Amino acid sequence: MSDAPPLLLSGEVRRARESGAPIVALETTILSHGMPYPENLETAREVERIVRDGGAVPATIAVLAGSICVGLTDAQLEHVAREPMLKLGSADLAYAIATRADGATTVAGTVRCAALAGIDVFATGGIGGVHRGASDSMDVSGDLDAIARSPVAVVCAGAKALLDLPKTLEALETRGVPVVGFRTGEFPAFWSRSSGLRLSLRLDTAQAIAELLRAQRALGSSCGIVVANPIDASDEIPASDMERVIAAAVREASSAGITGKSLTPWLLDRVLTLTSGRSLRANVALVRSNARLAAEIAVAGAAR
Ligand code: PSU
Ligand code: MN
Repeated sequence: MSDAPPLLLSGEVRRARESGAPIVALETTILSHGMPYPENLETAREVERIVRDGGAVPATIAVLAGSICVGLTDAQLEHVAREPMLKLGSADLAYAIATRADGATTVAGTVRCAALAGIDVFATGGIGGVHRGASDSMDVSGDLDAIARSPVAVVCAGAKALLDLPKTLEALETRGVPVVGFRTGEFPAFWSRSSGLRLSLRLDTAQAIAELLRAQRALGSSCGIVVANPIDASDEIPASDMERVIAAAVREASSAGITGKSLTPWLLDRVLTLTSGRSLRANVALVRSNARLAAEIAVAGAAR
């Protein structure tokens, strides 16, 4: 026996699906676990506005009372931004549904839900990846496997520089996930434009990325693609500044014994404090930029 997934599309998202209009999926863990209130709510609203201004329909995704909600009302957005709730990766979705819980979806949770809803473009901040020290802790974000199994273009500013970026790229390659630099031949480092890591794939227009997504599908592949869009130069924090902060935060997390699901939110919060809020401003700016590009890709994909 197989039940249909408890998908609840908003009226706007449903109509867009029916007419083939462009849609951009958005995640909620970044709001619920990645940014403080009220900046998280302001960012969520602004990102939705950017997607609309770009000519696409925003589909912010969360699990509410056990239903996968695709497209949230403003009241639902506020609920997610204010109330503590579960952090839902791939491993947690069924649990949240079965227990009728509320939860914010990570990149992993969101790409799975977007794929169920037939949405193939998704904007976020940075994907999870292989954590520093992973050779001991084995902490590798479920984002990587989920992207490899969901036919969705993930528009991000690379992976959080808190991670081991060379190993993250290797892990994506192993899983067969194309990582394409948008107007860059380098893997961006989230708060910084530069990581020193070369990418072999580069595309310079949203149209070209829409074509890549189409070609990936034509291969019969259900694997996603990572679109690495560097933060704007005017918003970036130079990698040399970030590296000291990150090293300190990672050291502190290790002595405080922080592991598992709470590690990424803990590190983000620590980096925010250590940079006196500068990291949050950069984080908001790069999410905005990713939303803009994702809308362009969705529009280009829908135009065909
Ligand atoms: N990027 C951010 N803030 C975040 C995250 C990414 O700027 O909060 C979240 C994303 O939802 C990502 C998750 O999927 O962190 C990864 O968590 P983990 O390392 O536990 O898999
Ligand atoms: Mn983890």
